[in-house]
Amino acid sequence: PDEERAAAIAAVTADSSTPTIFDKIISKELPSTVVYEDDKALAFRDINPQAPVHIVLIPKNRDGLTQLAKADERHKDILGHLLYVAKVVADQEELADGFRVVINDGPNGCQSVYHLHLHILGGRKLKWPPG
Ligand code: D5M
Repeated sequence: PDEERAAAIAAVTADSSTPTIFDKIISKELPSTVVYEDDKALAFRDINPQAPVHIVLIPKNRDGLTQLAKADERHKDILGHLLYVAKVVADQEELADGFRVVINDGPNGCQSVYHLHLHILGGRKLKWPPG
C-alpha cells in the first residue's frame, strides 16, 4: 500500500523535467553495477533483485520518456535500440535457457521510477502470469 501510494504520487507528479534516481546513476553520482554501456543506453544490476539475474536497462537521454505510455514517433529508434540491447545483455549474462523483458507502466503497472526502463530477468524458471 505504501509502495502503491508512492507510485500513484510519482505518476501524478512525473513530468519530463522531474529528475529521478536514474539521473544520478547515469552521472555516476550514485554507484551502480554497470553491466553494459554505450552512447545511448546504460544497464546496471537492480538494487532489489527479483531473480538471480535482474538488470535495469535505461536510455541515457530520457527525452520525455518518463514511461512507455509517453512514447511518440521520435522515440522509435531508442525503443528499438533498447530492445536489441536487452538481447545483448541476456547473451552477456548467459541466459541461454531464457529470460524475461518487462516494462512496468504507470500505477497499475507498479512503475516506481519515472524514467523509462526495461527489466531483464533470468537465471531461474519464471512464473506466468506475473502478479
Ligand atoms: O522499477 C524500478 C527499479 O529500479 C526497481 O526494480 C528498483 C530499481 N532501482 C531503484 N533504485 C535503484 C538503484 N539506486 N540502483 C539499482 N536499481 C535501482 P519499476 O519498474 O519502476 O518498479
